[in-house]
Order: sequence, then structure tokens, then C-alpha cells
Amino acid sequence: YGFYTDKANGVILTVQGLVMHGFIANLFGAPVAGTSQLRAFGNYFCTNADGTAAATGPTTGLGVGTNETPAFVGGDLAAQRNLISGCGSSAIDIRSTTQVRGNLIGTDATGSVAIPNGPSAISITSDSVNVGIGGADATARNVISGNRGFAIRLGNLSAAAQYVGLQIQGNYIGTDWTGLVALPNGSADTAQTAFGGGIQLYSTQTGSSVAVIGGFGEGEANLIAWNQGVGIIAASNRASEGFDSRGNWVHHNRAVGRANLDIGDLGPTPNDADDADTGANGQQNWPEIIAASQVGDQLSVTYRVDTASTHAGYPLRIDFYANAMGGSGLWLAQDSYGVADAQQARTVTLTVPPGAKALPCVATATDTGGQGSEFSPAFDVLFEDDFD
Ligand SMILES: [Ca+2]
Ligand SMILES: [Ca+2]
Ligand SMILES: [Ca+2]
Repeated sequence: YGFYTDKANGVILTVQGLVMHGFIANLFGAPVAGTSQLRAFGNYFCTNADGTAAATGPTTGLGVGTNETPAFVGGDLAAQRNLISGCGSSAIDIRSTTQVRGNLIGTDATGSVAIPNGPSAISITSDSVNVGIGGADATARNVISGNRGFAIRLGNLSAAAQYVGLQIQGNYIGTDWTGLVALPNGSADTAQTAFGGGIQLYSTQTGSSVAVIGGFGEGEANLIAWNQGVGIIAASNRASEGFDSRGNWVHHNRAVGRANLDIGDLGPTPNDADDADTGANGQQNWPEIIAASQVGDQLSVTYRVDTASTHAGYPLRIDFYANAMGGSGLWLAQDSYGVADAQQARTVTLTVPPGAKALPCVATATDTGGQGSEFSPAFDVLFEDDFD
């Protein structure tokens, strides 16, 4: 290792302003009980000193062993941000409480050219609770782009620890630092279309709590776009691979069938009658949008969710987003679909953000356990005012 702490020794190890590469891990906290902390600020891990290319030899950027309490990778000051790119294995291997803020992971120092880590950039395993990646403030945003596999892989956490205190907010995943230019994660090899992308949940455990990704507050949504693979996926459709995507911009991802959110079989999965199927997110059915129209900031919509009240936790939370190539653009509004509505058409008028073009739109349904659907097909109104 480059630097190493033994948790039992109570030391705070701060590594700042260094260029490190060629180690098994540049920085590592040992997996034993104790009180030591890792802090990594303003370093270049796995790249050359200019941050323009991968350096030879490294495997893991930094590893946070179990019972590290807690670790800080980057921060909200420009001088605290790390560049972690070109690592042959994970950029950050997280096995306990860690805050990852403001870093460039998988890009060059300008945040615009890929220097891949991988297979996955950030890997979270073991019983990691209270892991934060990004934040609502723009200064906390990580750019996690240009990596070989997934930007974030949420691995095998135990049932008790599963996704507890997890926050993934405000990050750019699959774009350059501006959020405007594609810098995809995942493989462009067409033989590996299912490989890589934004966020993968993988768990053989029995936990049923879900990973909350994003949020509806200012700055909390992640941008997960233009990846060669999927946006967010439950890897094996297990019940322990649940996720609740809140407010995120998830679009133009290029997995099987161009799925942006993926549960069930690979690619967009049709609804089943009554929604009796099980698996990741209970394979929650998406809302069928029957009619929609916009007048000013009012969106009137008629929709139905074909989910029997015994097959999901009601009321369902229905989120409407502006359509972006079958994925989500701007989050528009939210409705509650009560048990009295179950499997019936419901018409509601919702207020959307000022100036938002609400049509065409897509929608998701999420039950009280946070188990969310894939996106509905985009609903458009043809030949209304502007001959769309
Ligand atoms: Ca699917
Ligand atoms: Ca279903
Ligand atoms: Ca179901």
C-alpha cells in the first residue's frame, strides 16, 4: 500500500495533495475494529502528475476497510477534490461509512476526457452504512464518467445494513463536468450491451429495504445520461436489489432496449395484469398514461396503474417527468394513487415548474416500500397546437 491505517490505533490519516500510483491501493484503511479515519483531499490517484493519462501499475485508488469511522474522500472546497482515474480496479472500494464529495472519477483533470477506472468506479460492499456520494450542493457533485463498467456498484450488504443512510445525490454520471457532453460509463462493445452504465445493484442477501437514489429537493437529483449501458439496474432481479429513483435525470442510456431504469428481464419490461409478479421492486408496473394536456403550468393527466392493492404498498407515488428519449428529463410533478383508485383510471391536474414543457411526458409508480417501476412509454399529444 501507499499509506495504510490500522483502525485499532486511533489515528486520523490525512493524505493531501499527492500524486500516487503503482500501489495495490494508494490509500487503505485496514478492516479491523477501531477508531481511525481516512481523509483524502486534493490527490491524484492512479494518474500521472498532470492528470492527463493513467499511470502504470495501480489497482485500487483507495480502499475503505470495514469499521473505518468515517472516511472522507474529497470535500466541498476545490482544493479538497481528488482526481481518481486510470485505476485498474475500483477507484474507491467502500466497506464502511464514507463521504465521497466533489471528485473527478474516471476523467482527466479537466473533467472532459475519459481515463477509465474499472470494472466499476465506486464499489460499495460489506456492511457499509451512512455512505454519501455527492450532495445537494453543487460543490459536492462528483463527476463519475468514462469508466469501464458501472459508475457505482452497490454490492452485497447484509439485510440489516442494506442501504441504511445511503445518499447518492447531485452527481453527474456519464457526462463531462458541464453535464452537457456525453462521457459514458460502460462498454461500447456491442457484444456486451448489458455491461456497465450508471448504477448497478447486486445482492444475494435477503434484505428488502431499497436504495434511495436522488431526491426531490433542490440539487438532489443525479444526472445519469448517455452511458453505454443502463441508467440504473437491478442486476439479477432479486428482491434485495430494490431502488427508488427520485427526481433523477436518467436518459439516453444505451443498454438493451435503451432501458434507463431496468428491473425484471433486461430491457423495458411490459406490465403484467394485476402486477402479481415479484423480484426487484416487485417488478412494479408503470402507469399507463391515457390522456394528457398542458395549459400554462397546469398538467392535466389521466392514467391508470394495473396493480392490485394486494400486490404493492398503497398509496402509490406517481412521478411525472418530461420525456427525454424515453427516459426522464425534468421532474414535473407528483400524484398519489390511493387504494380506492387501484386499477382504475384517475384524472388529476398538477402544477409543473414555471416554463416547463410538460409534454411529452413519462411516469413512474413507486409503492410505500420505495419499490419503483421502470418508466412508462412516453405519452405525446399529436396535432394539438403545434403539430408535434
Ligand atoms: Ca426490464
Ligand atoms: Ca409487474
Ligand atoms: Ca409485481
